[in-house]
Amino acid sequence: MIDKIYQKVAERDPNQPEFLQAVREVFDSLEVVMEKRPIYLKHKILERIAEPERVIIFRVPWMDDNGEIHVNRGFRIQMNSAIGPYKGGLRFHPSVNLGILKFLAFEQVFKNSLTTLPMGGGKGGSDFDPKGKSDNEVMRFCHSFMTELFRHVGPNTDVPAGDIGVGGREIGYLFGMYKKLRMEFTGVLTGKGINWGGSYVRPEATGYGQVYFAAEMLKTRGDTFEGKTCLVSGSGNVSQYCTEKVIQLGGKVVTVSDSNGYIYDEEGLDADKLKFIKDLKNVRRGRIKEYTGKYPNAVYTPVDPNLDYNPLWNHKADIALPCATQNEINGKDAQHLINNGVFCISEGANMPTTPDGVEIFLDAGILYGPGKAANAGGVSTSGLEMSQNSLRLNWSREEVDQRLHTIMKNIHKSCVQAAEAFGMAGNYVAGANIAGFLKVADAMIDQGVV
Ligand code: NDP
Ligand code: 2IT
Repeated sequence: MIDKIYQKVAERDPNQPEFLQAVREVFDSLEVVMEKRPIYLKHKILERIAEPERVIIFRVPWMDDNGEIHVNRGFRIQMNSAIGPYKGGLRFHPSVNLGILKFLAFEQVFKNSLTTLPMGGGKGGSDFDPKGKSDNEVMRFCHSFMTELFRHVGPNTDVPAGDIGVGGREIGYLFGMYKKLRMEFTGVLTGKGINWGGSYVRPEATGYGQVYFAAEMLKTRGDTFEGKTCLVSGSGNVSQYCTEKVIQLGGKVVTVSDSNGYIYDEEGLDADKLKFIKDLKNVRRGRIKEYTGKYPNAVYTPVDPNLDYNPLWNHKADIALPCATQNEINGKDAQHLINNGVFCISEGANMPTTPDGVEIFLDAGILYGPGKAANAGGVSTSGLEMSQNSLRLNWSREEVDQRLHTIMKNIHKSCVQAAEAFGMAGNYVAGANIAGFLKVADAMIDQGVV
Protein backbone atom coordinates (compact mmCIF):
# COMPACT_ATOMS: atom_id res chain seq x y z
CA MET A 1 0.00 0.00 0.00
CA ILE A 2 2.64 2.52 1.09
CA ASP A 3 4.76 1.43 -1.81
CA LYS A 4 2.01 2.38 -4.25
CA ILE A 5 1.67 5.81 -2.69
CA TYR A 6 5.43 6.28 -2.88
CA GLN A 7 5.47 5.24 -6.55
CA LYS A 8 2.96 7.97 -7.34
CA VAL A 9 5.11 10.57 -5.61
CA ALA A 10 8.15 9.29 -7.51
CA GLU A 11 6.34 9.37 -10.86
CA ARG A 12 5.31 12.95 -10.30
CA ASP A 13 8.85 14.20 -9.60
CA PRO A 14 11.31 11.64 -10.96
CA ASN A 15 14.08 14.26 -11.12
CA GLN A 16 14.14 15.11 -7.43
CA PRO A 17 16.34 12.36 -5.94
CA GLU A 18 16.94 14.01 -2.56
CA PHE A 19 13.23 14.67 -2.07
CA LEU A 20 12.34 11.09 -2.98
CA GLN A 21 15.07 9.79 -0.64
CA ALA A 22 13.58 11.74 2.27
CA VAL A 23 10.02 10.63 1.46
CA ARG A 24 11.02 6.98 1.06
CA GLU A 25 12.69 6.91 4.47
CA VAL A 26 9.72 8.44 6.26
CA PHE A 27 7.18 6.26 4.43
CA ASP A 28 9.17 3.11 5.27
CA SER A 29 9.03 4.01 8.97
CA LEU A 30 5.27 4.57 8.75
CA GLU A 31 4.40 1.12 7.44
CA VAL A 32 3.71 -0.12 11.00
CA VAL A 33 1.67 2.96 11.81
CA MET A 34 -0.64 2.42 8.82
CA GLU A 35 -1.19 -1.21 9.84
CA LYS A 36 -2.28 -0.18 13.32
CA ARG A 37 -4.14 2.99 12.36
CA PRO A 38 -5.60 2.76 8.83
CA ILE A 39 -7.49 6.01 9.41
CA TYR A 40 -4.44 7.83 8.03
CA LEU A 41 -4.77 5.93 4.75
CA LYS A 42 -8.48 6.75 4.53
CA HIS A 43 -7.70 10.44 4.93
CA LYS A 44 -4.94 10.21 2.28
CA ILE A 45 -2.49 11.77 4.75
CA LEU A 46 0.61 10.39 3.02
CA GLU A 47 -0.43 11.68 -0.40
CA ARG A 48 -1.17 15.07 1.13
CA ILE A 49 1.90 15.33 3.36
CA ALA A 50 4.27 14.67 0.44
CA GLU A 51 2.82 17.50 -1.66
CA PRO A 52 3.83 21.07 -0.74
CA GLU A 53 0.92 23.35 0.10
CA ARG A 54 2.57 26.01 -2.04
CA VAL A 55 5.82 26.54 -3.98
CA ILE A 56 7.04 30.01 -4.88
CA ILE A 57 9.79 30.44 -7.49
CA PHE A 58 11.07 33.86 -8.44
CA ARG A 59 13.77 35.81 -10.26
CA VAL A 60 16.47 37.49 -8.18
CA PRO A 61 18.40 40.06 -10.23
CA TRP A 62 21.30 41.89 -8.59
CA MET A 63 24.32 43.97 -9.55
CA ASP A 64 27.92 43.10 -8.58
CA ASP A 65 30.58 45.62 -7.51
CA ASN A 66 31.69 46.06 -11.13
CA GLY A 67 28.20 47.01 -12.28
CA GLU A 68 27.52 43.66 -13.96
CA ILE A 69 24.01 42.25 -13.62
CA HIS A 70 23.41 38.68 -12.42
CA VAL A 71 20.22 36.63 -12.23
CA ASN A 72 19.66 33.94 -9.61
CA ARG A 73 16.61 31.88 -8.82
CA GLY A 74 14.77 32.24 -5.50
CA PHE A 75 12.50 29.64 -3.87
CA ARG A 76 10.20 29.21 -0.90
CA ILE A 77 8.54 25.86 -0.27
CA GLN A 78 5.52 26.17 2.05
CA MET A 79 5.22 22.50 2.84
CA ASN A 80 2.75 22.05 5.69
CA SER A 81 0.93 24.45 8.03
CA ALA A 82 -1.18 21.96 9.99
CA ILE A 83 0.39 22.76 13.37
CA GLY A 84 1.65 26.33 12.88
CA PRO A 85 2.99 28.91 10.45
CA TYR A 86 5.54 27.60 7.94
CA LYS A 87 8.98 27.64 9.56
CA GLY A 88 12.39 26.72 8.20
CA GLY A 89 15.66 28.05 6.92
CA LEU A 90 16.94 29.65 3.74
CA ARG A 91 19.90 28.06 1.96
CA PHE A 92 22.17 30.03 -0.38
CA HIS A 93 24.40 27.57 -2.25
CA PRO A 94 25.06 26.96 -5.97
CA SER A 95 23.65 23.40 -5.65
CA VAL A 96 20.21 24.64 -4.54
CA ASN A 97 17.30 23.45 -6.68
CA LEU A 98 13.64 22.61 -6.21
CA GLY A 99 14.24 18.96 -5.28
CA ILE A 100 16.81 19.78 -2.58
CA LEU A 101 14.59 22.42 -1.02
CA LYS A 102 11.59 20.08 -1.11
CA PHE A 103 13.60 17.42 0.75
CA LEU A 104 14.59 20.00 3.35
CA ALA A 105 11.02 21.33 3.67
CA PHE A 106 9.65 17.79 4.02
CA GLU A 107 12.16 16.94 6.78
CA GLN A 108 11.33 20.23 8.47
CA VAL A 109 7.66 19.28 8.88
CA PHE A 110 8.52 16.27 11.07
CA LYS A 111 11.40 18.01 12.84
CA ASN A 112 9.28 20.99 13.81
CA SER A 113 6.56 18.69 15.06
CA LEU A 114 9.11 16.95 17.31
CA THR A 115 10.14 20.24 18.94
CA THR A 116 6.72 20.41 20.72
CA LEU A 117 6.41 24.04 19.52
CA PRO A 118 3.64 25.24 17.16
CA MET A 119 5.53 25.42 13.87
CA GLY A 120 4.67 24.10 10.41
CA GLY A 121 7.35 23.25 7.88
CA GLY A 122 8.96 25.26 5.09
CA LYS A 123 12.30 25.89 3.44
CA GLY A 124 13.69 28.24 0.84
CA GLY A 125 16.79 29.68 -0.67
CA SER A 126 18.65 30.38 -3.84
CA ASP A 127 21.39 29.05 -6.11
CA PHE A 128 23.34 32.24 -5.23
CA ASP A 129 26.88 31.51 -4.00
CA PRO A 130 27.95 33.90 -1.22
CA LYS A 131 31.56 32.61 -1.46
CA GLY A 132 33.93 35.26 -2.75
CA LYS A 133 31.25 37.98 -2.76
CA SER A 134 31.77 41.31 -1.00
CA ASP A 135 29.49 42.37 1.86
CA ASN A 136 27.88 44.90 -0.49
CA GLU A 137 27.18 42.24 -3.10
CA VAL A 138 25.63 39.97 -0.47
CA MET A 139 23.55 42.91 0.75
CA ARG A 140 22.28 43.74 -2.74
CA PHE A 141 21.42 40.10 -3.35
CA CYS A 142 19.57 39.74 -0.03
CA HIS A 143 17.65 42.97 -0.61
CA SER A 144 16.61 41.85 -4.09
CA PHE A 145 15.60 38.40 -2.75
CA MET A 146 13.37 40.02 -0.11
CA THR A 147 11.68 42.41 -2.56
CA GLU A 148 9.80 39.35 -3.79
CA LEU A 149 9.77 37.10 -0.71
CA PHE A 150 8.17 39.74 1.55
CA ARG A 151 4.78 39.16 -0.10
CA HIS A 152 4.74 35.52 0.96
CA VAL A 153 6.05 35.59 4.55
CA GLY A 154 5.07 37.15 7.87
CA PRO A 155 5.24 36.40 11.59
CA ASN A 156 1.96 34.44 11.47
CA THR A 157 2.39 33.09 7.93
CA ASP A 158 5.92 31.90 7.26
CA VAL A 159 9.06 32.60 9.30
CA PRO A 160 12.36 31.90 7.50
CA ALA A 161 15.78 31.61 9.18
CA GLY A 162 19.34 30.59 8.25
CA ASP A 163 20.82 27.43 6.77
CA ILE A 164 23.91 26.81 4.61
CA GLY A 165 25.26 30.16 3.37
CA VAL A 166 22.76 32.18 5.42
CA GLY A 167 23.97 33.42 8.81
CA GLY A 168 23.63 36.56 10.89
CA ARG A 169 24.87 38.86 8.12
CA GLU A 170 22.32 37.65 5.58
CA ILE A 171 19.44 37.61 8.09
CA GLY A 172 20.25 41.26 8.88
CA TYR A 173 20.03 42.37 5.25
CA LEU A 174 16.87 40.33 4.66
CA PHE A 175 15.22 41.76 7.79
CA GLY A 176 16.15 45.34 6.87
CA MET A 177 14.41 45.10 3.51
CA TYR A 178 11.33 43.33 4.92
CA LYS A 179 10.93 46.04 7.56
CA LYS A 180 11.20 48.77 4.95
CA LEU A 181 8.72 47.22 2.53
CA ARG A 182 6.10 46.28 5.15
CA MET A 183 6.68 49.26 7.44
CA GLU A 184 6.58 46.96 10.43
CA PHE A 185 9.06 45.57 12.96
CA THR A 186 7.97 41.99 13.55
CA GLY A 187 9.48 38.58 14.15
CA VAL A 188 9.31 37.59 10.48
CA LEU A 189 12.77 36.00 10.55
CA THR A 190 14.69 34.19 13.26
CA GLY A 191 18.42 34.28 13.84
CA LYS A 192 18.22 38.06 14.22
CA GLY A 193 20.93 40.08 15.98
CA ILE A 194 20.62 40.17 19.77
CA ASN A 195 20.05 43.95 19.77
CA TRP A 196 17.17 43.86 17.29
CA GLY A 197 14.90 41.00 18.25
CA GLY A 198 17.23 38.01 18.28
CA SER A 199 17.48 35.36 20.97
CA TYR A 200 20.44 34.35 23.06
CA VAL A 201 21.78 30.90 22.11
CA ARG A 202 20.15 30.84 18.63
CA PRO A 203 23.60 30.88 16.92
CA GLU A 204 24.77 28.05 19.21
CA ALA A 205 21.49 26.13 19.27
CA THR A 206 21.82 23.57 16.47
CA GLY A 207 25.29 22.39 17.47
CA TYR A 208 24.59 22.50 21.21
CA GLY A 209 21.29 20.66 20.70
CA GLN A 210 22.97 18.01 18.56
CA VAL A 211 25.41 17.30 21.40
CA TYR A 212 22.65 17.36 24.03
CA PHE A 213 20.81 14.77 21.93
CA ALA A 214 23.94 12.61 21.66
CA ALA A 215 24.44 12.91 25.43
CA GLU A 216 20.91 11.60 25.98
CA MET A 217 21.60 8.63 23.69
CA LEU A 218 24.87 7.93 25.53
CA LYS A 219 23.03 8.10 28.85
CA THR A 220 20.83 5.15 27.81
CA ARG A 221 24.05 3.09 27.92
CA GLY A 222 25.37 4.71 31.08
CA ASP A 223 27.97 6.67 29.09
CA THR A 224 29.05 10.32 28.59
CA PHE A 225 31.21 12.48 26.27
CA GLU A 226 34.07 12.48 28.79
CA GLY A 227 37.25 11.31 27.04
CA LYS A 228 35.47 10.34 23.79
CA THR A 229 37.16 10.97 20.44
CA CYS A 230 34.80 12.69 17.98
CA LEU A 231 34.85 13.13 14.21
CA VAL A 232 33.13 16.38 13.20
CA SER A 233 32.60 17.53 9.60
CA GLY A 234 31.95 21.05 8.30
CA SER A 235 33.32 24.22 9.87
CA GLY A 236 30.28 26.49 9.65
CA ASN A 237 27.65 27.43 12.18
CA VAL A 238 26.56 23.95 13.26
CA SER A 239 30.05 22.46 13.28
CA GLN A 240 31.55 25.28 15.36
CA TYR A 241 29.02 25.07 18.17
CA CYS A 242 28.89 21.30 18.09
CA THR A 243 32.65 21.33 18.60
CA GLU A 244 32.34 23.93 21.38
CA LYS A 245 29.85 21.82 23.34
CA VAL A 246 31.84 18.58 22.89
CA ILE A 247 34.92 20.32 24.31
CA GLN A 248 32.86 21.67 27.24
CA LEU A 249 31.65 18.14 27.99
CA GLY A 250 35.18 16.72 28.03
CA GLY A 251 35.24 15.14 24.57
CA LYS A 252 38.03 15.43 21.99
CA VAL A 253 37.25 16.70 18.46
CA VAL A 254 39.96 15.61 16.01
CA THR A 255 38.50 16.64 12.62
CA VAL A 256 36.71 19.55 10.93
CA SER A 257 36.27 20.24 7.21
CA ASP A 258 35.00 22.45 4.43
CA SER A 259 34.09 21.63 0.84
CA ASN A 260 37.77 21.62 -0.19
CA GLY A 261 39.16 19.22 2.41
CA TYR A 262 39.54 18.36 6.07
CA ILE A 263 42.02 18.70 8.90
CA TYR A 264 42.97 15.95 11.32
CA ASP A 265 44.37 17.22 14.60
CA GLU A 266 45.35 14.25 16.72
CA GLU A 267 45.78 16.36 19.86
CA GLY A 268 42.18 17.54 19.60
CA LEU A 269 40.74 21.05 19.30
CA ASP A 270 40.72 23.33 22.35
CA ALA A 271 39.08 26.71 23.00
CA ASP A 272 41.95 28.63 21.32
CA LYS A 273 41.91 26.48 18.20
CA LEU A 274 38.14 26.82 17.96
CA LYS A 275 38.45 30.59 18.29
CA PHE A 276 40.89 30.52 15.37
CA ILE A 277 38.32 28.58 13.28
CA LYS A 278 35.48 30.94 14.19
CA ASP A 279 37.57 33.94 13.17
CA LEU A 280 38.77 32.17 9.99
CA LYS A 281 35.27 31.20 8.89
CA ASN A 282 32.99 33.93 10.25
CA VAL A 283 35.19 37.01 9.90
CA ARG A 284 37.92 36.36 7.33
CA ARG A 285 35.78 33.86 5.40
CA GLY A 286 38.86 31.76 4.60
CA ARG A 287 39.46 28.06 3.93
CA ILE A 288 40.02 25.36 6.57
CA LYS A 289 43.39 24.53 4.98
CA GLU A 290 44.76 27.65 6.71
CA TYR A 291 44.44 25.84 10.07
CA THR A 292 47.67 23.93 9.42
CA GLY A 293 49.52 27.26 8.91
CA LYS A 294 48.74 28.12 12.53
CA TYR A 295 48.80 24.56 13.95
CA PRO A 296 51.45 22.65 11.94
CA ASN A 297 50.92 19.39 13.84
CA ALA A 298 47.53 18.99 12.16
CA VAL A 299 47.26 17.25 8.79
CA TYR A 300 45.25 18.70 5.91
CA THR A 301 43.79 16.35 3.28
CA PRO A 302 42.20 17.92 0.20
CA VAL A 303 39.06 16.39 -1.30
CA ASP A 304 40.01 13.74 -3.85
CA PRO A 305 37.26 13.52 -6.48
CA ASN A 306 38.49 10.05 -7.48
CA LEU A 307 37.70 8.55 -4.08
CA ASP A 308 34.27 6.99 -3.50
CA TYR A 309 34.52 7.62 0.25
CA ASN A 310 35.48 10.49 2.53
CA PRO A 311 38.71 9.78 4.48
CA LEU A 312 37.47 12.06 7.29
CA TRP A 313 35.19 9.20 8.38
CA ASN A 314 38.06 6.70 8.37
CA HIS A 315 39.80 7.49 11.67
CA LYS A 316 39.66 5.67 14.99
CA ALA A 317 36.95 7.35 17.05
CA ASP A 318 33.95 6.83 19.34
CA ILE A 319 31.42 9.38 18.10
CA ALA A 320 30.67 10.92 14.67
CA LEU A 321 28.95 14.30 14.30
CA PRO A 322 28.29 15.17 10.63
CA CYS A 323 27.67 18.94 10.31
CA ALA A 324 28.17 19.77 6.62
CA THR A 325 25.53 18.65 4.12
CA GLN A 326 23.22 15.94 2.76
CA ASN A 327 24.61 12.54 1.79
CA GLU A 328 28.08 13.27 3.14
CA ILE A 329 28.25 9.74 4.63
CA ASN A 330 27.75 6.95 2.09
CA GLY A 331 27.65 3.19 2.64
CA LYS A 332 31.44 2.90 2.49
CA ASP A 333 31.89 5.73 4.98
CA ALA A 334 29.32 4.14 7.29
CA GLN A 335 31.22 0.85 7.21
CA HIS A 336 34.50 2.67 7.91
CA LEU A 337 32.92 4.33 10.94
CA ILE A 338 31.71 1.03 12.33
CA ASN A 339 35.08 -0.65 11.62
CA ASN A 340 36.85 2.18 13.44
CA GLY A 341 34.84 1.70 16.60
CA VAL A 342 32.31 4.53 16.28
CA PHE A 343 29.24 3.61 18.31
CA CYS A 344 27.29 6.88 18.45
CA ILE A 345 26.26 9.19 15.60
CA SER A 346 24.28 12.38 16.04
CA GLU A 347 23.43 14.26 12.84
CA GLY A 348 23.78 18.05 12.83
CA ALA A 349 23.32 18.25 9.08
CA ASN A 350 20.04 17.39 7.36
CA MET A 351 20.00 13.85 5.90
CA PRO A 352 23.81 13.51 5.91
CA THR A 353 23.67 9.72 5.57
CA THR A 354 22.66 7.86 2.40
CA PRO A 355 20.01 5.10 2.74
CA ASP A 356 22.60 2.28 2.55
CA GLY A 357 24.61 4.07 5.25
CA VAL A 358 21.53 4.32 7.48
CA GLU A 359 20.94 0.61 7.04
CA ILE A 360 24.50 -0.17 8.11
CA PHE A 361 24.10 1.93 11.28
CA LEU A 362 20.75 0.33 12.15
CA ASP A 363 22.04 -3.19 11.50
CA ALA A 364 25.08 -2.51 13.68
CA GLY A 365 22.79 -1.58 16.58
CA ILE A 366 24.74 1.57 17.40
CA LEU A 367 23.25 4.77 18.80
CA TYR A 368 22.14 6.57 15.64
CA GLY A 369 20.31 9.90 15.99
CA PRO A 370 18.90 11.09 12.65
CA GLY A 371 19.05 14.80 11.73
CA LYS A 372 15.38 15.55 12.09
CA ALA A 373 15.64 14.76 15.79
CA ALA A 374 19.29 15.50 16.56
CA ASN A 375 19.51 18.89 14.82
CA ALA A 376 16.09 20.16 15.92
CA GLY A 377 17.71 22.42 18.53
CA GLY A 378 18.20 25.15 15.92
CA VAL A 379 14.59 25.47 14.92
CA SER A 380 13.49 24.92 18.53
CA THR A 381 15.44 27.98 19.58
CA SER A 382 13.98 29.81 16.56
CA GLY A 383 10.60 28.93 18.07
CA LEU A 384 11.80 30.38 21.37
CA GLU A 385 12.89 33.53 19.50
CA MET A 386 9.35 33.79 18.08
CA SER A 387 7.89 33.43 21.56
CA GLN A 388 10.14 36.19 22.91
CA ASN A 389 9.21 38.45 19.97
CA SER A 390 5.50 37.90 20.68
CA LEU A 391 6.01 38.58 24.38
CA ARG A 392 8.19 41.60 23.53
CA LEU A 393 10.84 40.60 26.02
CA ASN A 394 14.13 38.75 26.11
CA TRP A 395 14.99 35.72 28.18
CA SER A 396 18.51 35.41 29.60
CA ARG A 397 21.15 33.18 28.02
CA GLU A 398 20.75 30.68 30.87
CA GLU A 399 16.98 30.54 30.48
CA VAL A 400 17.11 29.91 26.72
CA ASP A 401 19.87 27.32 27.05
CA GLN A 402 17.91 25.51 29.72
CA ARG A 403 14.76 25.48 27.60
CA LEU A 404 16.79 24.17 24.64
CA HIS A 405 18.27 21.44 26.81
CA THR A 406 14.84 20.41 28.08
CA ILE A 407 13.42 20.36 24.54
CA MET A 408 16.26 18.11 23.32
CA LYS A 409 15.69 15.73 26.22
CA ASN A 410 11.99 15.64 25.40
CA ILE A 411 12.65 15.00 21.71
CA HIS A 412 14.90 12.12 22.70
CA LYS A 413 12.20 10.72 24.96
CA SER A 414 9.51 11.04 22.24
CA CYS A 415 11.72 9.13 19.78
CA VAL A 416 12.39 6.36 22.29
CA GLN A 417 8.73 6.05 23.25
CA ALA A 418 7.36 6.11 19.69
CA ALA A 419 9.85 3.45 18.58
CA GLU A 420 8.89 1.26 21.54
CA ALA A 421 5.16 1.75 21.00
CA PHE A 422 5.43 0.49 17.44
CA GLY A 423 7.74 -2.43 18.15
CA MET A 424 11.03 -0.88 17.04
CA ALA A 425 12.78 -0.19 20.32
CA GLY A 426 16.17 1.47 19.95
CA ASN A 427 15.50 2.65 16.39
CA TYR A 428 15.68 6.46 16.53
CA VAL A 429 14.94 6.76 12.79
CA ALA A 430 11.57 5.07 13.20
CA GLY A 431 10.96 6.86 16.50
CA ALA A 432 11.59 10.33 15.04
CA ASN A 433 9.57 9.72 11.89
CA ILE A 434 6.61 8.25 13.75
CA ALA A 435 6.52 10.77 16.61
CA GLY A 436 6.88 13.68 14.16
CA PHE A 437 4.22 12.29 11.85
CA LEU A 438 1.45 11.53 14.36
CA LYS A 439 0.99 15.09 15.58
CA VAL A 440 0.86 16.56 12.07
CA ALA A 441 -1.37 13.79 10.71
CA ASP A 442 -3.89 14.15 13.55
CA ALA A 443 -3.99 17.92 13.03
CA MET A 444 -4.62 17.40 9.31
CA ILE A 445 -7.54 15.10 10.07
CA ASP A 446 -8.97 17.60 12.55
CA GLN A 447 -8.83 20.38 9.96
CA GLY A 448 -10.47 18.47 7.14
CA VAL A 449 -9.56 18.37 3.47
CA VAL A 450 -7.70 21.63 2.94
P1 NDP B 1 27.22 26.90 7.07
O1 NDP B 1 27.04 27.54 5.75
O2 NDP B 1 27.49 27.75 8.25
O3 NDP B 1 28.37 25.79 7.01
C1 NDP B 1 28.30 24.74 6.12
C2 NDP B 1 29.57 23.92 6.23
O4 NDP B 1 29.41 22.71 5.48
C3 NDP B 1 30.77 24.62 5.64
O5 NDP B 1 31.93 24.19 6.28
C4 NDP B 1 30.72 24.15 4.19
O6 NDP B 1 31.97 24.22 3.51
C5 NDP B 1 30.30 22.71 4.36
N1 NDP B 1 29.58 22.29 3.15
C6 NDP B 1 28.46 22.83 2.64
N2 NDP B 1 28.11 22.22 1.51
C7 NDP B 1 29.03 21.27 1.30
C8 NDP B 1 29.21 20.32 0.30
N3 NDP B 1 28.36 20.20 -0.73
N4 NDP B 1 30.27 19.47 0.42
C9 NDP B 1 31.14 19.59 1.46
N5 NDP B 1 31.02 20.50 2.44
C10 NDP B 1 29.98 21.32 2.36
O7 NDP B 1 25.89 26.04 7.28
P2 NDP B 1 25.31 25.40 8.62
O8 NDP B 1 26.41 25.05 9.56
O9 NDP B 1 24.22 26.27 9.09
O10 NDP B 1 24.62 24.06 8.06
C11 NDP B 1 25.29 22.80 8.04
C12 NDP B 1 24.25 21.70 7.98
O11 NDP B 1 23.39 21.77 9.12
C13 NDP B 1 23.30 21.73 6.77
O12 NDP B 1 22.98 20.42 6.40
C14 NDP B 1 22.07 22.43 7.33
O13 NDP B 1 20.90 22.10 6.59
C15 NDP B 1 22.03 21.81 8.71
N6 NDP B 1 21.26 22.55 9.72
C16 NDP B 1 21.50 23.85 10.00
C17 NDP B 1 20.79 24.50 10.99
C18 NDP B 1 21.08 25.90 11.38
O14 NDP B 1 20.46 26.38 12.32
N7 NDP B 1 21.99 26.61 10.73
C19 NDP B 1 19.71 23.82 11.70
C20 NDP B 1 19.56 22.42 11.38
C21 NDP B 1 20.31 21.83 10.41
P3 NDP B 1 32.23 25.44 2.48
O15 NDP B 1 32.38 26.64 3.33
O16 NDP B 1 33.46 25.05 1.74
O17 NDP B 1 31.02 25.51 1.58
O1 2IT C 1 17.26 22.86 9.05
C1 2IT C 1 16.90 23.61 9.98
O2 2IT C 1 16.23 23.20 10.92
C2 2IT C 1 17.34 25.02 9.94
N1 2IT C 1 18.08 25.40 9.04
C3 2IT C 1 16.84 25.99 10.97
C4 2IT C 1 15.44 26.43 10.68
C5 2IT C 1 14.91 27.52 11.55
O3 2IT C 1 13.81 28.00 11.22
O4 2IT C 1 15.54 27.92 12.53
